[in-house]
Amino acid sequence: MSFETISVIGLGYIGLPTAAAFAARRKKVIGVDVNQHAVDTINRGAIHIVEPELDMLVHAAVSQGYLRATTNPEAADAFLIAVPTPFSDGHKPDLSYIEAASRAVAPVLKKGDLVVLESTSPVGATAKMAEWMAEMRPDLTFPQQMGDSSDVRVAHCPERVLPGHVIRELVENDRVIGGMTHRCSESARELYQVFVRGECIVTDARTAEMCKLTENSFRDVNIAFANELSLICDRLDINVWELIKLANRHPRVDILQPGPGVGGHCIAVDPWFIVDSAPDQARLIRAARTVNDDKPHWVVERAENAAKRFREPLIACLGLAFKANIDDLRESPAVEIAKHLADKFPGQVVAVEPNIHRLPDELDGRMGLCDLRTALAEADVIVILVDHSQFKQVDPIRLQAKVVIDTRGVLARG
Ligand code: SAJ
Repeated sequence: MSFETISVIGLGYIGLPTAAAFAARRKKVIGVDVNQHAVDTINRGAIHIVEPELDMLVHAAVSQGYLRATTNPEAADAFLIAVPTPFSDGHKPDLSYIEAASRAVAPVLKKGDLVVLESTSPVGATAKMAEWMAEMRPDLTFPQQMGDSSDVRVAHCPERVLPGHVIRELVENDRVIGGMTHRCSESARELYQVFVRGECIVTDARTAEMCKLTENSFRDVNIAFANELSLICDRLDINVWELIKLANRHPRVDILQPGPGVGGHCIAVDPWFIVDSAPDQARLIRAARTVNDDKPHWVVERAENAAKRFREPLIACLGLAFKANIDDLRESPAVEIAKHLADKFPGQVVAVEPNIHRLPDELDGRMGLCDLRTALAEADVIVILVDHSQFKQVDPIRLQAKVVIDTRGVLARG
């Protein structure tokens, strides 16, 4: 089967780069999103998110006529669903975006089409998606009804790209492809081979779903180990950064870095999907989440104690993004910490975030956004929350008279 027209549903951090990657291989791509602003921006050849090199790719794809965005699904040979899968209260996965997307696509499906779920999903979500589509289209057959001879093929192929490096990783990373049947897997493999240079490895849908959750849980558990070590070292008066550097000289030890907590919309979310589906077994995974979620409170406590040494302290939070050198503030522990400090010390907190121009609504009015030089000159307490490259270049002499809480080891690691 050859895929002439490919539709990507959800034009966010994953969907848009994926749409652009197919378009760069001269496939006709129809991007679909419920956000009219995103659709209009893309159709102008511009982008509504920040990701290095993506703007050039989208601009070329749109101007050469390979990529077009719309709010309504249209007929295509393959559909990729890349919509958010947040959790609701109680850390339960919320599949409502997947349900809405699959119900929106169902009316335009035809015999021979392939539907791939890319969104990170709890085990069983791909089968649920196939059920929703089957419910809407009794005239077509789906893999759960007809196996390999179904009219529509359905697979899961989780995205695995690292924000900030999406364009390279999209092409180079291996892909895990889990079809609902063997034929579904083969068809999805053919689709991804259009632009993926990494290996496309075939498995079943449930294993592919679990594989993605496992990858992010692995990282979460390992970051929790580093964060727990940082608390232990603080108690024992040991420099955790030096300790980790030394321990990592062992050929089979590779400890990650402690920080102010775990942010972003993936690692802090996905492990809960495993906990939700196997609560009695997922003890370590749950504990890791708790360790990482508790870390911002520990940082706030330390900053408060430091501030108490001054009569009218000015506190500068260096960095708000969820990790270095990006502008993404989603689920950022730095934002949480800055907010708590601003509530405790109204009018006495400033934030330095070189990658944004205005504070997000939740911080606006609570604190000022200021440049690094002013913060370093005026603040009494400096809380380093993100290891942005600008912060790594600060001369330690400028910090000598201050109380510094370095949650990222920027000073220790150089
Ligand atoms: N962090 C630490 N210490 C570390 C590494 C990370 O505190 O040693 C923190 C970061 O500062 C950040 C959070 O963890 O707050 C997550 O950052 P990250 O760089 O580990 O990961 P993400 O969320 O940007 O992207 C992850 C990636 N998954 C893995 O590396 C296993 C990416 O490949 C996935 O595609 C992405 O999640 C996703 O979309 O699921």
